[in-house]
Amino acid sequence: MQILYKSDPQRGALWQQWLAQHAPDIQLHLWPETGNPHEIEMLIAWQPPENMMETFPGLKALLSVGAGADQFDLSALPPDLPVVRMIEPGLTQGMVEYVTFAVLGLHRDMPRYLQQQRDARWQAHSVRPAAARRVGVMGLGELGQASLRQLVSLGFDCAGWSRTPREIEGATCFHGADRLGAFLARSDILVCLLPLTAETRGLLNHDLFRQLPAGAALVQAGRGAQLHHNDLLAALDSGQLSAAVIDVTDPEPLPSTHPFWRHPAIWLTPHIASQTQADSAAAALLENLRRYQRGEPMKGLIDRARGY
Ligand code: NDP
Ligand code: OXD
Repeated sequence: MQILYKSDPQRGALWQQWLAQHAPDIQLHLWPETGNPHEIEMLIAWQPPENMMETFPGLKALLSVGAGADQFDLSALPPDLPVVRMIEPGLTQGMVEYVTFAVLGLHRDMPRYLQQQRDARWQAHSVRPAAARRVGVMGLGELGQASLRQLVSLGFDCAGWSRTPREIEGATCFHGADRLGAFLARSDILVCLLPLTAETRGLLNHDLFRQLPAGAALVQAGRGAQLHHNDLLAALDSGQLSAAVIDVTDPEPLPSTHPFWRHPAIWLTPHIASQTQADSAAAALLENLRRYQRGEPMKGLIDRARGY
């Protein structure tokens, strides 16, 4: 089988070597080298090349190198072309670490203590136990579930919110737009791990923030276009929110004059919450290619109607 990779060249070279060793029947071409374009069955990319279907008429699936597929213009792709996102343990573990870091940092008041350090002020505030901190995770997919389980194990009072019903031991699960308000009302720290869809675009806005307990904090590791920047700034200024850890923005990067860079209550990271890990992802990729070869559905298939 001939497949084409178009993304970070270092990871590509590693995958090429790994596949040559573990699956010599699969040949990975590294863009811009494509071999015979008519023989390419799979394209693995963050951004596909222009005229993809004309150039690779035998394409059977488009695979994202990341956990999201919202970077693809799905409406421009043939409706029957399977689109597959990345599910691999290294990416999941990275997100668990980031969410845990952010929730613990907020729980232990670190934005306030960092400001106090800058002001050379030695002042203790009362320490709240994890069991008295209500954490809510929006999105209970691969990343949300794993993150929530970790937070449960740390003793937080946890809840999750998804589109359809989910069950996670130790956490209260809510689903659907009707239950969003009840979920928000018990989220002292709100973590967003939602995919970007028509329904989640702009969801983190004034209307949502006002439904959180006063002084709540936000962790945004979903997608930039879900967050309304001015509404976040207004919520921080009014005290409705106390702090925010933001990993994704729209646009990325933010212009150097953007207030998020210097806001004392915002921790901003450059879309590093998690990344596909070349070694663990190579095995996950091969497993998916084998599924395809056996005629089984690949893991991470995007439901084009739902948008994720
Ligand atoms: P999944 O597709 O596995 O899970 C998505 C979850 O979101 C599901 O639980 C789904 O509900 C829920 N959901 C989707 N739409 C709605 C809605 N309208 N209302 C309520 N819940 C909804 O995705 P992953 O967990 O793998 O990834 C989540 C996102 O994390 C990615 O799409 C990407 O945006 C982001 N990400 C960010 C990274 C970073 O570095 N910042 C790295 C990797 C991913 P249901 O369970 O009912 O289907
Ligand atoms: C991803 C990402 O989707 O990096 O993997 O955000």
